[in-house]
Amino acid sequence: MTTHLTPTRKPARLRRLYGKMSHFLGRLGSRTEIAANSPKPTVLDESLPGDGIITSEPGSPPGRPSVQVTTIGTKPVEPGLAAIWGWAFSAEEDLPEGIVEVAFDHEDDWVTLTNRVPGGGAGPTVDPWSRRCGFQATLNTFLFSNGKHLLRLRVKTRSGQVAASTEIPFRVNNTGRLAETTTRLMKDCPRSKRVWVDLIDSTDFPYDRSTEAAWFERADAEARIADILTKHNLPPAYETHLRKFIREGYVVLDDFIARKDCQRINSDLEALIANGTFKYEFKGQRIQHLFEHSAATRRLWAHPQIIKVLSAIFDDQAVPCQTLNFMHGSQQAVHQDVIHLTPFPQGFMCGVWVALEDIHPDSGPLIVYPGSHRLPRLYTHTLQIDKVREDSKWHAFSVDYAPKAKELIEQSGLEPVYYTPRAGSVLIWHENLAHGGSPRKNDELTRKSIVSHYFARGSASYYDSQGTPAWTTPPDDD
Ligand SMILES: O=C(O)CCC(=O)C(=O)O
Ligand SMILES: [Fe+2]
Repeated sequence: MTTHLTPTRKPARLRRLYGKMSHFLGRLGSRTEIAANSPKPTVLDESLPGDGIITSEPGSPPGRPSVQVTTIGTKPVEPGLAAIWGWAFSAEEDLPEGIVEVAFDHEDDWVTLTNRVPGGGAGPTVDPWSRRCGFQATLNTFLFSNGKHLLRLRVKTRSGQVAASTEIPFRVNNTGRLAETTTRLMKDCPRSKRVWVDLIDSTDFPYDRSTEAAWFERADAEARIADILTKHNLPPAYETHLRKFIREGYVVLDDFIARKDCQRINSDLEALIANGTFKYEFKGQRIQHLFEHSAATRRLWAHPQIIKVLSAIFDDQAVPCQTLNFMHGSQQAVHQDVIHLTPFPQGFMCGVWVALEDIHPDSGPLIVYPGSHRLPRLYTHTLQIDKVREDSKWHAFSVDYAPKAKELIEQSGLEPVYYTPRAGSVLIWHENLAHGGSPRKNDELTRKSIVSHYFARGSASYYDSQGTPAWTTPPDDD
């Protein structure tokens, strides 16, 4: 089965959204700087568009107090956590903290949102109406009934008067096995909240209800393999793969992608670096979101067979996040991705690493620790470490996190495997599998590879290290 994911309508729209969402995404997101310095006020499209995205085109700052929402989620008809991101405009010198409030449907419970970009803004100072502050919040759609709802926003002045308001329809569709399980667990949890005004944390989710983990986490997992293969129409050879995933926390699909497709991705990336679309500044740098610019990369990112294997692992539809390309070994410290890409319930995120050339043992290969997926999951809360609220804080995060992950692995006595596959081989790892980039013994060698991460549709997905909702794009959204 092949799908042709031609970059017609979607990439332009995605580029716009990713740009606007860049400060949400931090390490995982686009580096396009729009948030703080270039006002992109929008004119709200109040209708519920057929493609499900509520967004609008940049306009000029309004000459009156107003509140504008750039986006709510990626696709309101998808289950999950939806990002609300926008700007409030006011004539006041310093925008009062909590200038924006949110309420739902016809209720009168107004929740104050936190200012993200302090008053002032970058607009012409002669125009008092260009004073603005950004706000962001996360909607927990699991606590809303399926169907149509209203998001209501209002802007208040320092004296507490409502200066402007707006209403945005959104539709909730938490249907399907996993979405229904997540909904039930969220509804049963007294800590659950409908809207996060600040950072999302693992303690906001009832992880203690471990009976609801993914099938491969359970004691009888191996006995379920046959059913999973039948249900997801996978050939018998996948029995060994799924068994390896259960026991060791990863699967290798050798020579899965044609060499010419790998070369196409490499040549697209080289051309995009040469024409300045991407800057390659240091060896080991990750290049984000190549799929937005390269049709070959997009085909891999949304590869039907990879999605199919992941959907069998999740026993629900897999949806991709970003792409990260490496030209050289990352030398990244050993870590478990679950602190960065975090699903609730547990088990519903996987990483996919594809070799884009034959990997040389001296190029700084990926290392994985078979069996480490069974170690405890480390969240920011478990480790009592700070979340990353701006890009400059990633170093501090690593200083806090890396030694703890290292200690966990060392104490486990598990041994690493150096992964030196042929071009086109695909490695799928469990969200908690410890892995990293080994040192580059020969700095001249390249190590061309691409990583994408996938969540299960119907899980609540967020970035624990940043406290923000995860950004996924259903491939059928093309
Ligand atoms: O490719 C590597 O060296 C590590 C990449 C990685 O850890 C990730 O993308 O999650
Ligand atoms: Fe990773």
